[in-house]
Amino acid sequence: MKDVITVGESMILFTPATSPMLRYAETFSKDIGGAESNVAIGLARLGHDVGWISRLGNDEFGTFIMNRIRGEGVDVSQVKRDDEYPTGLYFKEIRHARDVRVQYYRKGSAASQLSINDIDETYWIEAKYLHLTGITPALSDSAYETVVLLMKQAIANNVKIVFDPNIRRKLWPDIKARSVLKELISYADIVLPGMEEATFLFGEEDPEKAAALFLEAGSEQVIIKLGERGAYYKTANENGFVSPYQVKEVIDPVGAGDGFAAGFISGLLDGLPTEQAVKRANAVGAIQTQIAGDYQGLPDRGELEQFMYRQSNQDV
Ligand code: KDG
Repeated sequence: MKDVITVGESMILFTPATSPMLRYAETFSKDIGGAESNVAIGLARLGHDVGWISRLGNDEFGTFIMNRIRGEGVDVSQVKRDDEYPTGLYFKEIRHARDVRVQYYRKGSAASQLSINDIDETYWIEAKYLHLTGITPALSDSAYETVVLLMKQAIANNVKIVFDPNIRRKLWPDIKARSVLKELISYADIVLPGMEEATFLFGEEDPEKAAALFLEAGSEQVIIKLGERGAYYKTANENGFVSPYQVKEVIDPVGAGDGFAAGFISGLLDGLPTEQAVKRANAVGAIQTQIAGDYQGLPDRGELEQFMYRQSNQDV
């Protein structure tokens, strides 16, 4: 029985090695990116049993992604290879830690062909958690239908759904994003939005008021990521702010939200109370920002414990 199943697209990530601006860059480093596989890698590094479901092109890039994610200890046995559609690509310009721009080449990718035929319920239905993001339904109608099917299967089988809205405005129009994401939030048990995403969805800038709106929309629990202010969690019975971990400098903010999700789910799997699980989420998110790359900074147990210990002793 798997602890967690994640489903979504992973792409080849090219990062300029010289000038951060794509128009001037002459050489690039090649790695991978993908919110759901980042979470899967984060959980695997923390010792949990995770599977990642997706589609990749039957091409060299697809093989590279498959090997990389498998090498991180994630089960990729359900990943389908596509002879017709290629692996998606993505470029990341880090102009400054607060100005990161992405350029996608993922339209018509293998993962955009994800459909309900790719899901074998018997593989995942005994998992404890299903992790999904708002990126997948933006990829295509069939990917959206797959997300809805997964959520319905999870509800029918008491698998807890963790949903990160991960709003990617380059992928779909705002109006559609808002209505689809609200529908998916109504199926989810736990929702992990950033404050800006909460405002985008509900027009509310105050975390406490916004959190109440997520519960009204149908989720059981919401944790709003507040960046340098930490996080705010709310269920019907409990709520509170959890202070952030300090880092001297953010090297690359991409993947911090995925680290947060991995840390939170890991805390739940270890039976931590909500506040402690959010603390772990804050720590994993903070650590991820310390290394360039979408998942590279995600810590193993030893690093996580050391970071949390040092911070609680004010030794940043
Ligand atoms: O959450 C980090 C992701 O943004 C990144 O790894 C790539 O999945 C990705 C996306 O769609 O931007």
